[in-house]
Amino acid sequence: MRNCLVIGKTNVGKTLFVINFAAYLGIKKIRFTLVDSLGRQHFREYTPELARKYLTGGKPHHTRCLQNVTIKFSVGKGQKKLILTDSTGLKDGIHPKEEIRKAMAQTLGALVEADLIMHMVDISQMADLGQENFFTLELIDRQIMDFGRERSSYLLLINKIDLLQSHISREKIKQQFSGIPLFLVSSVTGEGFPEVKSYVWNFV
Ligand SMILES: Nc1nc2c(ncn2[C@@H]2O[C@H](COP(=O)(O)OP(=O)(O)O)[C@@H](O)[C@H]2O)c(=O)[nH]1
Ligand SMILES: [Mg+2]
Repeated sequence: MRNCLVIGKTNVGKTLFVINFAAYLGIKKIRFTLVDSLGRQHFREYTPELARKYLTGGKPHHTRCLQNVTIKFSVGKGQKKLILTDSTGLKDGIHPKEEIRKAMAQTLGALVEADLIMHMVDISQMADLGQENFFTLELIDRQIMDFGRERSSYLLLINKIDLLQSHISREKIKQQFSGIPLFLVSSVTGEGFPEVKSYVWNFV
């Protein structure tokens, strides 16, 4: 079974994406396997509503371990299975808390192991309107992208597209990242989910 890892900086919307994408693929009860940095496993089951309530939020580092959910999904008469893994957000520099440093190291381990890297960034943190190429990536994102693109199994999820200012065209964003498999998504509204589903379907 293929493992699809959702990775990126903290607060970009990874956990909300995993929950709402799982719900979009038809999961009514989301059974997470939580794997801590010592490799211990715990199980938690939530409805999508409760998962949103307890597992997502505006405070950084809400997620402090790997959270896997196994998903069976169908297209037409076919059915496929994948493991979707949510991870602790990464940040440039060294975090003062040991627990978070360990959790980030665990995310990096998962990055090396993943079959498909789903790299999520937040459009509202990227726009720098003074620049010609105005969607800028921080160092940590450039490093994830460079690592991911050396492997064939990488895609960029540009999230929070619902917050895009109306005068900025989606085409302009796509042009800037041309050559990179890229999806404009909203973990809140579900925009882009059908396209991500098709990609993942072909991958797994
Ligand atoms: N407007 C908007 N808010 C979002 C979106 N995705 C996530 N959020 C919000 O961003 C915050 C962080 O989300 P979370 O999934 O916990 O981020 P994580 O740290 O990457 O797992 C929460 O307040 C979410 O409601 C999105 O697509 N659009
Ligand atoms: Mg999270």
